[in-house]
Amino acid sequence: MADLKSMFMKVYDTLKKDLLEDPAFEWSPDSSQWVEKMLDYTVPGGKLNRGLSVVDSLKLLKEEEDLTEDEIFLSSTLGWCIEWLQAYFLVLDDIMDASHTRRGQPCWFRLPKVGMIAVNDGILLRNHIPRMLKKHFRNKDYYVDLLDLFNEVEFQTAHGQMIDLITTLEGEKDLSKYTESLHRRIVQYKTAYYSFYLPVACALLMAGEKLENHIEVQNILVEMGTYFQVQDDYLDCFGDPETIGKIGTDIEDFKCSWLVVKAFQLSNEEQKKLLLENYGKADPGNVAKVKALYHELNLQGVFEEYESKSYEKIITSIEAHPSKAVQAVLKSFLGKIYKRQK
Ligand code: DMA
Ligand code: MG
Ligand code: MG
Ligand code: MG
Repeated sequence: MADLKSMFMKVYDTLKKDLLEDPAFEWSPDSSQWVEKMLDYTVPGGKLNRGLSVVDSLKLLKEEEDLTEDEIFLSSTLGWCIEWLQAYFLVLDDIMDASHTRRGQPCWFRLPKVGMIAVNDGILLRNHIPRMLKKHFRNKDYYVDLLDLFNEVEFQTAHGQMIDLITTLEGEKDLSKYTESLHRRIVQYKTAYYSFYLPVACALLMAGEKLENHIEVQNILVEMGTYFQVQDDYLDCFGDPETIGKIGTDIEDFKCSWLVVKAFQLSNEEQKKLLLENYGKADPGNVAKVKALYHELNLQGVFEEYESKSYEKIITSIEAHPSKAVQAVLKSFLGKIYKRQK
């Protein structure tokens, strides 16, 4: 594992070097320094679960056969394309969510020299992806499918972000609009496709599969991604900021979080009133009242119950899949996130 990670980091250095020498731009020392610093700050500092999963998944799909050097490099490159996509979404997400920290350091846009230049940096990150794909995959017969996959998933994610953001306008008027089905719709689009379906879909394409034959795999991964985002919502309030590397802002931002959906379901009239009066306010006093209500309603217990039910359900659907290799891919992914603290 340590080995895999250091190999993966070497691929990052190679990809970065190529991008910084892209002949389509006349580089100056200032511009290459800016992009290099921006990449090092925003791309490699996460858990790398999504990126490494492409390599892991390809290994499991090829069963007995060892991956060739070339397959390791190419699957790592696709893994990094996903990490780049994630960096692009997170740089912009932190601006829109008014967040303070990410991966244990200030959000990129919070650096005094960066500020709103971060918007264009997000656009650069996004532009790097097709350049990496072109350099390393244009001769592959799955190149068009790969481009199409990244385009589709980016489209889904951006629309998920859109509903995550515009939903708060409705919620502020009427908290009862925050239903479980609305929450599900948001998290499916903003998180599940890019975080879960995309890595496995990349591995399937490399293994010579056609994605239209794997709709059930997609359904299971969307279910897993939904569970993952419920964990994210839970950790936003109950996680340790030191461990998760970010300070929660969902209460302040009036987000349609799994916690507020559950809280509203379980509240009596008086508790609903308290929620309405305090949710979505920046003042720490208001936030503390919301958190106290979450404790009073035992949302930690409700979450634990959700977590084990959801796990059981996902395992059952995985075990119904006809291919043992696909089962192994899905179980490995689930194992990485079950009961995670970060
Ligand atoms: C983020 O949802 C989704 C994307 C596409 C970045 P979020 O705002 O809950 O994420 P985080 O808690 O990491 O800011
Ligand atoms: Mg956010
Ligand atoms: Mg967000
Ligand atoms: Mg969150």
